[in-house]
Amino acid sequence: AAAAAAAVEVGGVKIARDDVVKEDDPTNNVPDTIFSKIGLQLHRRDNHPLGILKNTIYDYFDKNFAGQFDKFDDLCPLVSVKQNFDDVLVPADHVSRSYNDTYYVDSQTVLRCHTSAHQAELLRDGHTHFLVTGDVYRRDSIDSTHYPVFHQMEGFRVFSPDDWSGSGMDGTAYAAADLKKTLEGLARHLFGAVKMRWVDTYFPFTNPSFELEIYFQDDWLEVLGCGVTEQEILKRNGRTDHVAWAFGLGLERLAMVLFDIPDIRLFWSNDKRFTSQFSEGKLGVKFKPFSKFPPCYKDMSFWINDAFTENNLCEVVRGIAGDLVEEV
Ligand code: FA5
Ligand code: MG
Repeated sequence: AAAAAAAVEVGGVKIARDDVVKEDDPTNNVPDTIFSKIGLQLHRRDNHPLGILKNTIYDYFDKNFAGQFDKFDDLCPLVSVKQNFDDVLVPADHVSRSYNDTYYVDSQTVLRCHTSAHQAELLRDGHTHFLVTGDVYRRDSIDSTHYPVFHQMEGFRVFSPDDWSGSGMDGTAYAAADLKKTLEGLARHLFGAVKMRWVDTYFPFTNPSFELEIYFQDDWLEVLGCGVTEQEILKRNGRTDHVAWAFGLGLERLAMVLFDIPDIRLFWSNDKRFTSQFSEGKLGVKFKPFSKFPPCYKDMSFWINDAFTENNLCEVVRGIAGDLVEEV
C-alpha cells in the first residue's frame, strides 16, 4: 500500500489512518489510495481549477442573491449512514447503499457519496439558502470522466408561501421554474453561450428531478442533478408548508468543459506543468496538454467467482496501477 500519512484534519476533525482503513474488518472497504485523498480539499485551493470554479460560482450567487447564500466548504466527509442515505430518503434496499458502490468506514459510517448528506442538518440549523462544497467518494467505473473521489457543490433554497402566492403557480411549479432559471443563469455565467439540455430523471430526495447536460468533446456530458425537494425532508427538519429546490453539481465535470481538461485524473496532479497553468480568478484558461506518450492497450484474463463485481475489478486495477490506467 502507498505510504499514507497517519492522520489528517478536516473541518477541525482529526481523522487517523487506522480509524478509516481497516484491512481485516469486513464492514470496512476503504483502501489507502482513498484515505490518501482525504483532507487534500482541492476545492479550497484558489489557484486550482476546482477552487477557481468554486469561487466563480460563489460570485454568481453573491451577485444574484445579495449574499443570501450561506457557504460551507470544510464539512467533514466522514458522515453517518443516516446523514448520507436515510435523511435524504434513500430506500433501505437502494443500490447506492451497497459495499459495491459506497466506501464504508464501519457499518454506520461512510465517506459521503454526495454533498446532499448535509441537507438535513443545515435545514435543522435554520439555513434557508446554502451552498455546500466538498470532496465526495464513490466506488465507480474507470474512465476519463469518473474518479472515485470527486467534488460536488450542493445548492439549496427554501421558499415560503409568500414567495409563490402571487405567481399563479403552485409552490412546486414555482420552485422548479426558479431552479431552472437559476441554473441556466449559472451556466451562462460560466460558459457564455453553450449547448445544454434538460433531461428528466429520478432522485429519492427530489420530485420532479432533472439533470443538466452540456455538449463537450462531441458528446452530452451530465454536469448536475437537481429538483424540487421532497416535502418529507422539509417537514422532518422544521420547514412544514415550505417548498425548496436543490442541486448537486460535479465540479470536475464543469471544470473539464471550462478549462478543456481532457481527463479527470489531471485534477490530482502535482506536476508543475499542470498546476502552473491555472491562477486565481482566471476562468476558462485553456489547458495545454503536456504528455506526448501514446496510450498502450493490454488484454488480460481473469478467473472470477460469484462474488465478482465490476467495481471490485476496477479497484484492484486502481490499487496496483494507480492513475496509469486510463480506462478499463
Ligand atoms: C447526486 O449526487 C445528487 N445528490 C445530486 C442532487 C442534489 C440531485 C440535490 C437533486 C438535488 P449524481 O449521482 O447524479 O447525483 O451526481 C451529481 C453529479 O456529480 C453528476 O451530474 C456528475 O457531474 C458528478 N459525478 C457523479 N459521479 C461522478 C464521478 N464518479 N466522477 C466525477 N463526477 C461525478
Ligand atoms: Mg447522475
